[in-house]
Amino acid sequence: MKISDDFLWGGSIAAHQCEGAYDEGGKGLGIMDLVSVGAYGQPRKIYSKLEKNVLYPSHYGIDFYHRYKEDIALLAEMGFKALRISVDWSRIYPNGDDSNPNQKGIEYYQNVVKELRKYKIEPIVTLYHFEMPINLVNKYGSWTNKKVIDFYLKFCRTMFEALKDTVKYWSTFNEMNHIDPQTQATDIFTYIIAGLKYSELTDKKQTLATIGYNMTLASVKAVRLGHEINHNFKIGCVFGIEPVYPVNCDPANVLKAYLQTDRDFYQIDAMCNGEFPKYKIQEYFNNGINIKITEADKNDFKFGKLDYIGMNYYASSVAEYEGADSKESALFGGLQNPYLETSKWGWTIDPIGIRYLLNYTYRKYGLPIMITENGLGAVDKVDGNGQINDNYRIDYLKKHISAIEKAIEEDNVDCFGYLTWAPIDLISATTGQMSKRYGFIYVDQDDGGKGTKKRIRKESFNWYKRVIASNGNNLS
Ligand code: BGP
Repeated sequence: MKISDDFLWGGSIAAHQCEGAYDEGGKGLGIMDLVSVGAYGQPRKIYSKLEKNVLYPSHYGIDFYHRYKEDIALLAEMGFKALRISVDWSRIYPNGDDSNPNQKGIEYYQNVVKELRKYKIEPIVTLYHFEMPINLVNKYGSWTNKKVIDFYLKFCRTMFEALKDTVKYWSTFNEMNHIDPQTQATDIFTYIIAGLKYSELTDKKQTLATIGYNMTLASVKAVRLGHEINHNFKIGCVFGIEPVYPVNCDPANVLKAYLQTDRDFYQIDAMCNGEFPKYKIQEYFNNGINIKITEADKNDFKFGKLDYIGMNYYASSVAEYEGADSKESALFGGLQNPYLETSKWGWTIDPIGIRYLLNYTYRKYGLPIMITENGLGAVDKVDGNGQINDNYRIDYLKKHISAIEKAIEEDNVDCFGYLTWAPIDLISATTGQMSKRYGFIYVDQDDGGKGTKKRIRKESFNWYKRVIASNGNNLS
């Protein structure tokens, strides 16, 4: 296969990490509006209500809410073909259960999409990227409650109808797959996905399974709804997947690594194969977890299949084996891979992993895949001439793009887009830091939210512009 002429080169951003303006335009309080800045190696703190003298990065983001025109113009200058944005649910339904949507919120996203279209940039809209009105957590218990599915669908309907003629590509959720009773969870991970702290869950396994099931059901229902509103919509869901490698060729470890990689795929199975997987229901049953699948649910799984798969890829990991020494553990669990370097934040740099994952996923489902996130979080320095030489980022992206091209051209994987995280520096989701930068565009702001917010083109800006102009032929 060849890379198509309309391959979607671009980037991804998320509302709570870039917009700021957390109390403007009728927006309600969202779950991420209650999370403070973390530091290197220290988690972000989660508050149950707003406190004075605490810095909440989502409150200011990078001020994309007010500067989106300037920022989109810069992306257009790079020749962007696509930008993935997210709609903050709490801008549209400030409390989640409001009877009517907030018109100002709808208009804001209509304007952003209009601005993208002005430059022929394809908007890709994620409907849930860690942005839930906090009221739905406090009043209904978040995704543990099926009522929240109805509120989510009401929100989806509002956005599908508001952007019916201007948006073709949608994603129902971002990275819901990190929730599973088998996975070692942390407070920040369960919180960003569902607004609930892992340590405070009473029946942890049952609750995680319920959340995972209800979100999966919400996704298939949203796909059905979207197709009813406009049958030309292409609706996907975005997953954050790490290939897990065996620590050696001991078959026991190979099997362990396979099962660990596959653990994150049960929701993709449910969204692509027309039914919630039987092996998962049996696994729940064996662990004393009870999930009730109604006849109506079954119908939704049957008719709510995805049009494409969105894949966020950053790193690979190595399976833990029985008796592994905890000192050997990498930052996010698993073992260090001696063949790979890591970023300052401990994420492995593994371009072959993206080719592996594309093959693995494509051969499982045969659906088109869009790489919806990929990038390197690094500390960038402005030199004496006001320039930012981020050659390490160019090197990272070059190797990953080259691996994707091999997956398309040599392995015949149908991959139709590559979106970097994030084309412009913004707030890190896991740490809340500004200093963990991913962009082609530097934003003058520090971890304390101080700075001019001036946008500066980095070295990688011109590099990515050349990549896009040559449709991926010129990576130098
Ligand atoms: C993904 C999220 C993004 C983004 C990215 C990088 O999992 O979808 O929202 O933040 O990870 O992570 P971080 O910002 O923590 O470096």
